[in-house]
Amino acid sequence: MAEMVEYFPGIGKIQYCPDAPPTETLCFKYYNPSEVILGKPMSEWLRFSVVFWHTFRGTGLDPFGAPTLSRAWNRPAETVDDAKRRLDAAFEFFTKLGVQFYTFHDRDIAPEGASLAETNANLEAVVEHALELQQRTGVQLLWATCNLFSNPRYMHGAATSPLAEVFAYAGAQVKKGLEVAKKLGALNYVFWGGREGYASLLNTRLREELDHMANFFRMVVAYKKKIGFTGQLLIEPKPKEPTSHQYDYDAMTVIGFLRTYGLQEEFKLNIEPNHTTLAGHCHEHDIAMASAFGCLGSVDANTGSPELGWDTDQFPMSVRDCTAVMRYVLAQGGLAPGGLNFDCKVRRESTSLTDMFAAHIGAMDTFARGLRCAAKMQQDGVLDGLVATRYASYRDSELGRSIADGTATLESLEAHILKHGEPEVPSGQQETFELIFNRYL
Ligand code: XLS
Ligand code: NI
Ligand code: NI
Repeated sequence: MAEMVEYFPGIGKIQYCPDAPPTETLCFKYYNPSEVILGKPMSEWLRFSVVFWHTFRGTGLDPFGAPTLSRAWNRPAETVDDAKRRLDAAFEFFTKLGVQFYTFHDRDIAPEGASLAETNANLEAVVEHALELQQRTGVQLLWATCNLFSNPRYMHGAATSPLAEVFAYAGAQVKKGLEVAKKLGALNYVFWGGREGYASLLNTRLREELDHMANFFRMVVAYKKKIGFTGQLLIEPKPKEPTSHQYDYDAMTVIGFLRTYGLQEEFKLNIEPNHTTLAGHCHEHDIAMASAFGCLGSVDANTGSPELGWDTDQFPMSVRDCTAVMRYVLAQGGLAPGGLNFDCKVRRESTSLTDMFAAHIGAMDTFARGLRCAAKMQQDGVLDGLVATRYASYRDSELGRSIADGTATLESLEAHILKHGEPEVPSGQQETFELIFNRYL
């Protein structure tokens, strides 16, 4: 076995210290994993996960400047041994932070070779090491995914490429990806359609590309069943970036796609709030929409920057937003086998190793507060009660029940209005709802 190097010297296991002063940042003030809230420990409600790509491959590079983050595990050489060392650093971080899960793209954890066969061999060698580390630490793979967007071959898309050869390469890559996910006991498998969209409609056959994408997913389902991979398949919506239009625009669009192609039983959604805001919705909109349709599988727990407006992948630090998300998670009884995956990166000016901890601790504490606030809201039932009153006419009147159960007709509605006249329309009370919500924060 390779010699044990410590990548985060001087930092021990992060502890729950509710009485720590605000200046003590390497501890949790709110996240107490074993504390039971509404019948389940916090760790089970929250199921935190660290991403490998931003956190262990991120360099601080942006379109205007060179890398700023100098990390011992990001040495310029890119061999299988480097990749294994990088995993060692990651597992040291996971265990010191106390998260149960991690996620990766195939190309984050192992280098590409000169051919698919060589690339697969590299991946297999690194996956063996990942398995050992998982077994040694108990950290599990929340989900795996394939990077079908970085390599230039995917510049026109992968499953929606106009080139059959490229589609085939993506299929071959995902075949291996599913095998790796099975081997590592991944609880889920994610498809984020990196370049599955278009830059210009003038050169694009929308319908043909979407038909191909559906066929791709059918092949995935068939192979998943063939090899006995039992993880949940997830699609991650995003409206744009890098393409100007991405087919998996938002939750409702993906739900429509899945139902159009008869795939709705096989896939759920992985919702990323920064993508939701990029689509012009509020932070929790897609969480609410996916949950309402029984499709909320997992969350890429991040946030954007309202000043910038693109996918900045910041750590979620707003108690208001995390409370809003946790209300839906509580209402549906949890996220398992999904979790809260920090698809987040420290800003390029946050260059120290302790910033990596502060970022995750801050977000975990914010979600812990969100969970506590949402649990209190649910227990008191005040907001839920007000909402129930707002819709009571569909339960408490014969007219409402006939609409809800689908027995009403246009004729019966007309007869009702002719008999009873103009309806009484009460206030929506939005500000009252906001005021009450804030009282729980
Ligand atoms: C990019 C996506 C990506 C997926 C995994 O915007 O969030 O990181 O989560 O491919
Ligand atoms: Ni994501
Ligand atoms: Ni994203």
